[in-house]
Amino acid sequence: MTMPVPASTASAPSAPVATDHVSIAAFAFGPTTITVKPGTTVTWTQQDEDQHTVTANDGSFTSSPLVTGTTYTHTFTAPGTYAYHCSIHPFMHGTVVVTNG
Ligand SMILES: [Cu+2]
Repeated sequence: MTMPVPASTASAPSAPVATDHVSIAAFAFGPTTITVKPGTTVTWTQQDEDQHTVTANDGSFTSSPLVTGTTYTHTFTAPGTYAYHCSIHPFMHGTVVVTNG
């Protein structure tokens, strides 16, 4: 006899979070996916010992290598989905979703 597994127990680690602040820690962007309104300036705070960048997959924006305790900001004006990564550690991924307002 097996017990049914409720669908609600499925984890959703990339559930979008409405925030304009992203931390960079333990080789990960957190929250991984955020939602903002057009015109929002998003701030990334670098908390790792290793340097990281915030680099758009399409090259539309990028930070320089960020050392511990520094921040990077980018203002998103147009609605859309902006995937980014760390150019030093390409396995680090994040997404900014700019809503229609
Ligand atoms: Cu990195």
